Amino acid sequence: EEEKRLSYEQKLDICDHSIAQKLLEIAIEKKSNLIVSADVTTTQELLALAEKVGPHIVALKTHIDILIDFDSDNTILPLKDLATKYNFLLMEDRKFADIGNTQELQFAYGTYKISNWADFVTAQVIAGYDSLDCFRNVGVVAIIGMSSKGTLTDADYREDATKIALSHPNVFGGVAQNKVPNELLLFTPGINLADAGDGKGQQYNTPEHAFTQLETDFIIVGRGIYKSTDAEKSALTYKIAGWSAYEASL
Ligand code: 5FU
Repeated sequence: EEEKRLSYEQKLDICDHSIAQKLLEIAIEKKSNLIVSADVTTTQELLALAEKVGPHIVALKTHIDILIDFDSDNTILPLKDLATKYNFLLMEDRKFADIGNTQELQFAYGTYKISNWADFVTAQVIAGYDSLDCFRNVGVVAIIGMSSKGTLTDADYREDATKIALSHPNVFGGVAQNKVPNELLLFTPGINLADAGDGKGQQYNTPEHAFTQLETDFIIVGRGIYKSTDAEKSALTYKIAGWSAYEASL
């Protein structure tokens, strides 16, 4: 008999990292496995989007370096307030990819001071196990496999990346387009209900695919929501699609 995927309640028992616990608790409370990717370029758009989608998401994913007007007082303080108001976490999709010492500097210094505000960050594992030691006070989601056409994250790479993700105490999850071991939370971007791709290498699947085929835990949706005419309504549509697909996969 084929083993069933684990529920969020079951994952609470085996995913000990404090950020994993928070994400799972929010998912259960909000009946949502949706993460919105807020790939907008002004603080005003970022805050307006967070206000609209906040009630429906477990986390807001940022690429903070694409903002043209980043300011820690005007961008991060109100964003943090919205995260508290609507109970979601902040995921900075920085995809760190350097030696530990450089990542430590990129994480805590520079314009964005990511360590001051992000609940969790993404990191490549290309530089090896020790490179992840610097992310002490956050959670790390390791990039195990990418969604884009022609990615170099083949099966051998993913196997080695998964070993690092499983063994490093700062890592509680992985970004991938394949199954990962139950001890990790799986995050799947490249989700869109209307499009198959973007003409720039992105490849899309449906929430149903992500939950049934990949047994994912969280879907990440960018343009499917922030480019739509009604982001609030679209977020609700993806939230319901994600939760139904999760329930059907149990
Ligand atoms: F690691 C990855 C990946 O493999 N694919 C991705 O698309 C990350 N992403 C991110 O998810 C990407 O940087 C975007 O921020 C987001 C997808 O946005 P979309 O508008 O839904 O295509």
